Amino acid sequence: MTGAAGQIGSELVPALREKYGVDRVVATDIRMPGPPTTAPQGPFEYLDCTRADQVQEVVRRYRVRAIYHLAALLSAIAESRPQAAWNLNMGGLYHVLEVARQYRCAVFFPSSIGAFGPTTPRDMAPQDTVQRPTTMYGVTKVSGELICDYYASRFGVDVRGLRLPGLISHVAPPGGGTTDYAVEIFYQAIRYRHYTCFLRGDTALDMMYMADAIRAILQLMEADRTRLIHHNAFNVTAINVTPERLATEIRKHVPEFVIDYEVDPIRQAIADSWPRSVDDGAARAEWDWSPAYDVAAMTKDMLEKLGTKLRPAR
Ligand code: AKB
Repeated sequence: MTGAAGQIGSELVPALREKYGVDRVVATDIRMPGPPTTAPQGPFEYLDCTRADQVQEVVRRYRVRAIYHLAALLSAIAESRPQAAWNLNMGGLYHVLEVARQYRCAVFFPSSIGAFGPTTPRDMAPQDTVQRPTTMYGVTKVSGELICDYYASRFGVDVRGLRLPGLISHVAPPGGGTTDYAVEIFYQAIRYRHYTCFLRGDTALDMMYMADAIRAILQLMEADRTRLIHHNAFNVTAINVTPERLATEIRKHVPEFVIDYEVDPIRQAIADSWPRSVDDGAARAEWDWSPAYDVAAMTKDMLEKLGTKLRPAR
């Protein structure tokens, strides 16, 4: 796995190790992993995925069968560093696909609702639709989807992927995304009973609790190939919220919680260029996708888990 120390990797590594065995999952990143958790530790390698030789070396040495390629810059940070975003998001993916072609590995590629743009239908964005994103992140995600499709059809690489919505997790924070507010709001609610949101209160976007995202990835990678019509870039969703709605849900548990707004024009413009919701019918039909957490269940679990984590040690 590349980008193993990031928001998804921090939970996908332990999930894969539990399923396939601790020593059978090689975590890689340019950052060292966080402090050991209760999960058993396994192999870790420093790997910069913009270096083809490093990707090849790890795949060869560990006889890798599947690459979960998570290393990428998220939407807001990509907008502030577009050249670096192109270099990492596209360069890294290209090296991963090339090595997968040569060593016959399967590949998982996380695309995003950011692969859509202002001309995509804004509500229930279809699986197959107009994709003309206006952000560098979106450009790299839609280009990533296309090059994955190319390697699948031209070279027979088994590439599978999801268009993930904003991910909400109590384990590792996201970094530099537009949907990050939906994680920050929980930390601030517990610590200060107050959150200043960088998106407008009525900004609707799709979200998903990390437990569902991990299950979706495992399920897609194990899905019967003969049932897959799309194989890559599946729309998936679980929760549709605005900051206002999320604050209302949090207030059911933290009645004194207050939200106010200081809109960041850059992140607001990114959010406004994305669909308000997506249609995940293809994922449901082709590999039985179904989320377990709605906004109420996710909010309750987040507050419980984060409450324990952030409680000051005595
Ligand atoms: C971001 O906000 O950049 C990501 C995403 C929706 O892809 N969370």
